[in-house]
Amino acid sequence: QRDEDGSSVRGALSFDPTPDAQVLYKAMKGLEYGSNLEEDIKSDTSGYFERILVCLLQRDDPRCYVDSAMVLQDAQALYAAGEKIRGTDEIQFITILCTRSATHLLRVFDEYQKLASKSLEDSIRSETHGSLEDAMLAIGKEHRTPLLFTAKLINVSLQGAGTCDGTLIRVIVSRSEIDLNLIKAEFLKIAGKSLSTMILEDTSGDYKTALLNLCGSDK
Ligand SMILES: [Ca+2]
Repeated sequence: QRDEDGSSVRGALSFDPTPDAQVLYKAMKGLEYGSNLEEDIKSDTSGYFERILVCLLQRDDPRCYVDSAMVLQDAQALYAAGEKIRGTDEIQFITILCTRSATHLLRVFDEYQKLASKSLEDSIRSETHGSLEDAMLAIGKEHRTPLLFTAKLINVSLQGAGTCDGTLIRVIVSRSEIDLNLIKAEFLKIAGKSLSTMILEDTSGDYKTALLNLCGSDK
């Protein structure tokens, strides 16, 4: 099982639509359909759902990019789109929550808390409803616990019938120079054994060696 056949789309341990959206995008942009997923989404969906999918597709770097100049501005825009007005500007919520990186959003959440004297989640609960509320809360939750989320993603990738190579490589390479040690600690808690032990057991050959090198030894 590999990413390319869509196996990373299974199981929703937590909500991270970006990799799935990208896999889907690659798959659908291909030969069979000969058309652009963004256009397909626009013609097949509508309203908030369309907006969420299109925004997620446009998100280039879902993890790391922080635009410092935009942090306060985003927090103010969210406040102005919800608490400050009668009714809610849902599109503004969707645009900010679905296009900014996780790291950027963590800083926006902090600024928002200072500005509004309540958490963004509380505002989402009072300003939005139904499936939009669920989607916005899930995105917020994922961003607040990125280490745990990533550890879960690795765990899911290592389990099951086969090892989900694409996801494993993507996650371990992308985090190896950032916060992989912290992720490894979360991993040990949820999996009950270390990441390097799991890699030793579930992978083989050069691939195993490469992952172990990136992952480092257990401390
Ligand atoms: Ca309001």
